[in-house]
Amino acid sequence: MRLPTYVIGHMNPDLDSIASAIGYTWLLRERDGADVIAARSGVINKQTAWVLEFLGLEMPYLLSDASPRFEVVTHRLDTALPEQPLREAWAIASRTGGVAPIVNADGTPFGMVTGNSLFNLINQLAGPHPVKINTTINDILDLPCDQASDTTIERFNKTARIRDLVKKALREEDNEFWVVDDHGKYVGIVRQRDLLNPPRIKLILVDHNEAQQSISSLEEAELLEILDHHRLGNPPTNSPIRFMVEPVGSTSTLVTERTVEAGLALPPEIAGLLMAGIISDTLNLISPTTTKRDNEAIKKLARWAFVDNSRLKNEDLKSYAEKVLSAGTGLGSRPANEVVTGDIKIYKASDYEFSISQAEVTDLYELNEHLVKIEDALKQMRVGKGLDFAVLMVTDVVSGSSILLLDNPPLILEDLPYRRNSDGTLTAEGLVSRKKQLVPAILSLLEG
Ligand SMILES: [Mn+2]
Repeated sequence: MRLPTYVIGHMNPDLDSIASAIGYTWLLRERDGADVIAARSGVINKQTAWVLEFLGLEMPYLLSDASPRFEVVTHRLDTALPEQPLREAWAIASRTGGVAPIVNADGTPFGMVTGNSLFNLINQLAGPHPVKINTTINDILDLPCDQASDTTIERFNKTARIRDLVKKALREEDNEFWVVDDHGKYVGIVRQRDLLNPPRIKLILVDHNEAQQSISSLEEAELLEILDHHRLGNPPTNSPIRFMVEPVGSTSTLVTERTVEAGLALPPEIAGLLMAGIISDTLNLISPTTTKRDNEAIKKLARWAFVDNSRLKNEDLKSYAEKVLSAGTGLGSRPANEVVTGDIKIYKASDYEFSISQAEVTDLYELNEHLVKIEDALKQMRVGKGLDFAVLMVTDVVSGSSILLLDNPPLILEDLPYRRNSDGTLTAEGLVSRKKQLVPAILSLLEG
């Protein structure tokens, strides 16, 4: 069975994850004619929503779990109505390998005509002594389908995970089962043997390589490729894959470079999206993660994006970057739990499991007003997720500094090289990058 490949970023997707998934999908289709779909593993954040809306682009497909579903092994077989003569079902069964789904006019399953159900019908007509039968085959084929249908067959929802139900299906005596949609309407049938070894969902991961940050049931998927710019922590694979992790400011930069290498030009809106991905990840090229390559990429994207027939025709890099950055900021405009979970990453080091979240503001004074609420939300989140400690990094995208909130930090983190404030927070001048500055500082203390 033919399955598409999904290009997908990390959980709690940020703008770079969404932008690089959409951008790389475009490139793989355009350059290779690949059957790929841009996907996301979670709710998009406020900044991403604003950029997609501004550019008139669609949200990627929500893929929340990589475990194969019934729909991937469903056979969409032709059907007959219960009142139609059995010869209709016979014609279908002769083409499908011995099964004809009988479906009501409203689309709900009625029963299946199978070898077994036909045997039962003839058995009823002839009894145990076939010598006495007066009926011809033609007479039988004139009977309505409902008389020859097995109506006791199990139904499975097309979005149910095969893994969860395969044992139940194997205990049944039937070889075929119904696959129905959320309204209980016929989608197709699935055969027992299809469930034993379902095809794996194919994935290309962008903007992450750690299983912990990836879609759930990643181990059940077939990993084809990784395109990323984070520290390594990738799961082992069964066969060799394309793997590219480079220390640049954003995955959107890598997608841009691939497009240039292919001799292609991105459509203005997708170029604008990748530009926003770079702006967001590098805080418009001021973060220490920024490289020369990010600068080059943004120049190239600007040439593709700021053209007459695009939604960006009235923008330049400065005006667009201001809009993108301010769309992602603000503490007051969203609930405190969203501030601490909107951009969260979970890490494991030594014996600790902890989270580092990041929220962006245009003025750090904004934090004072919401501090208590946000501290509560941080604690609740930590307890809810069963973490040892939690860190929130509130970053001023204008001045390029952060304030850190720590919930239940281990003693060793008192050695973090930042200024302690009277309210218990830490002020970290020049700290804007979780990945390049804060994560290494915390890991080096924990791992001593
Ligand atoms: Mn990124």
